[in-house]
Amino acid sequence: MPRSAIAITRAVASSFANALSARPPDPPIDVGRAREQHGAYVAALGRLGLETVVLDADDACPDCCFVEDACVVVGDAALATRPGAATRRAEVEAVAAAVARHRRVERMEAPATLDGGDCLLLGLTFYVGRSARTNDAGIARLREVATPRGFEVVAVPMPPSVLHLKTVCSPLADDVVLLAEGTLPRSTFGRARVLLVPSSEAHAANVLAANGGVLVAHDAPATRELLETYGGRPVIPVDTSEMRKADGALTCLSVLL
Ligand code: CIR
Repeated sequence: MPRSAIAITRAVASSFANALSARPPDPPIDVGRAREQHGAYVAALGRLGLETVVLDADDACPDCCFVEDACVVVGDAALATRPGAATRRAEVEAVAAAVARHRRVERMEAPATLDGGDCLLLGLTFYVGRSARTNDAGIARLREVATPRGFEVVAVPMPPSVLHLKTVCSPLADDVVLLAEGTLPRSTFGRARVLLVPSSEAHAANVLAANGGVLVAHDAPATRELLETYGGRPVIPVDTSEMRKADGALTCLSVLL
């Protein structure tokens, strides 16, 4: 994986308790606690050697801390998305403007929809979940931006019960992917090595790997052990349990450049 220098993040909105979630969280989201957890996440990004930008929250956009969905980095460019959830589309401009300081930003028009959480890059291959949020036109637009830059785009049909592709998997290296057991077939990722996370810790299959280190859910001891056995990298536990109540995980909270 190429080294990343900068992480774009966005503060937690005071309306975060109204964020989208498949099931109403019980207990409800605690916004104060979510903000503390976000601060710890930003500090953990610093431990990975990333200079972290924290954009102001937009209280009109309860989900705005989940910046990953708004922009996909594609080599020397980035694709500003059109999120599948209409209530999230107003999040895109602020993220795109921050990314535009570092990358040429390409755009996506209706009827295309795509969420960054559906895009998983392994080496030069983007695996893209065709989900309730990402449609064929969105995948085709990513392909238009990615192909001339040397990337391949492979669509992955998603079961309706899974929000995004990266809800159940994430890249650990250019040819290694972490996958929650019992979700997608191992063959989804071609020849990549697949490390299986036990289904009891399925949420921990979403890790953030960068610059030789990896952030992992704080409450997933088996996954931590798996990562520690896999390589000598620093494994940093991070608690984002309030974001999980809104179906968000570790990668969702940043865009790495
Ligand atoms: C949503 O439903 O869109 C947000 N509540 C959660 C988005 C999480 N983002 C991600 O997995 N990339």
